Amino acid sequence: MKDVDILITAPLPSFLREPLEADYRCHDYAAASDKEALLRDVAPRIRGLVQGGGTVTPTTLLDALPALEIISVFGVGYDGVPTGYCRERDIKVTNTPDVLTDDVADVAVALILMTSRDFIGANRFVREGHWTRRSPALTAKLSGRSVGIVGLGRIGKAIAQRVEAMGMNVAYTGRKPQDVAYRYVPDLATLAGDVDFLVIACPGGEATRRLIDARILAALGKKGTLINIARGSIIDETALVEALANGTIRGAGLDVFENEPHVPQALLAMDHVVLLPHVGSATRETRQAMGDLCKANLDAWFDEHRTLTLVPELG
Ligand code: 8YV
Repeated sequence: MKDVDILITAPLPSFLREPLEADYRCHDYAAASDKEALLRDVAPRIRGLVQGGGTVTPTTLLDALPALEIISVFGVGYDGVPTGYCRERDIKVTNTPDVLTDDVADVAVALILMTSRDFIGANRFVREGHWTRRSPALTAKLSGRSVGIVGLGRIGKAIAQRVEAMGMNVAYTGRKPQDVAYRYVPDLATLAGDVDFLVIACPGGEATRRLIDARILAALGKKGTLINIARGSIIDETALVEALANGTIRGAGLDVFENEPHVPQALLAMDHVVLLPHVGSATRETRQAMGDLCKANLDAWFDEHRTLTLVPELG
C-alpha cells in the first residue's frame, strides 16, 4: 500500500476499484452521502483523483484539494476536467486513449448499419412472426454512400477505415487537413451538405459545444443521417429533436446524450432514431484495458520512475 490518498469521484467497476484499493487509501466521493463531511475529513491529504470520462469536475472541488497532484480519467474524453485550471496549478491530467478506439469505431459502424438496414425492425419482424405471412420491407444500400467525419482523430480514423472497407466514400472536417487519402472539407456545413452520414467523432468541451445546430442539420438535410459516438454536448439536442420531428434530416444514431442517462422523451417514440446507452467502449476487454491504464497512469506518477503520458493540453 502506497502512502497516498485518492479521491474517487465516479462509480468505478470492481476491476479498477479493487486494484486501486489494494495500492492506495481510496475515498469514495461518488458514493458518499455526506460529501462535505468526507471532504472535511480527507481533502487536505488527497494527492490523486480518479474520475470517469463523463464526470464533470468543478474547480470548486479542486479548490478544496490543495495537495492534488494528478487526475487520472477512466476514459478517453476529459472534457469534464478544467484543463486550464489544472495547468495553472500544475495538476497532471491523464486519460485512456488508444485502448478503446476500435470498440468505439465499431459502434459508429453499427449505428450506420442500424439506421440504414433497420436490423432492429428486422429482428422484431422475425420474433413477432410476421415473416411467415409477408416479406420484410426493403432498406437502403450502404456501399457507394458517403460518410463525413467530424474530427479525424484516432477514433475518426478507425471509423474511416471501417466504412471505407464497406465501400463507402469518406470525407472529413477538422481544424486542419491531414496526410490521409480522404477528402478534406474545411467547412462543417459544406461537409454536412455533401454527405449521407455525418459522424461526430471530435472531443467534447467548450470548443465543440452545440457545434451541430439547426443550421448544420438543415445542411445535412433529408438525405442525411446524424451519428454521434462522441459527446452529447456537441449536438443541440432541442434542434435535433425538431429536425427529426419535422423530417429535416433522415434519421439519427446516437450513443451519447447531453444529460445522460436521460434521453429526450421525444426521441423515445421515433422509429427513425437508434438509441444506445453510451456503450462505445463497453466491452469487458476494453473496459479492463481502460481500468489497467487508468491505474498505471497513477502508479507512473506516484512511483516516480515511469513515463507519464499527459493529455495533449498538458503534455
Ligand atoms: C466511458 C467515454 O463510458 O472514454 C470515454 O470518454 O465516454 C466512455 O468510454 C467512460 O469514460 C467510462 O467512465
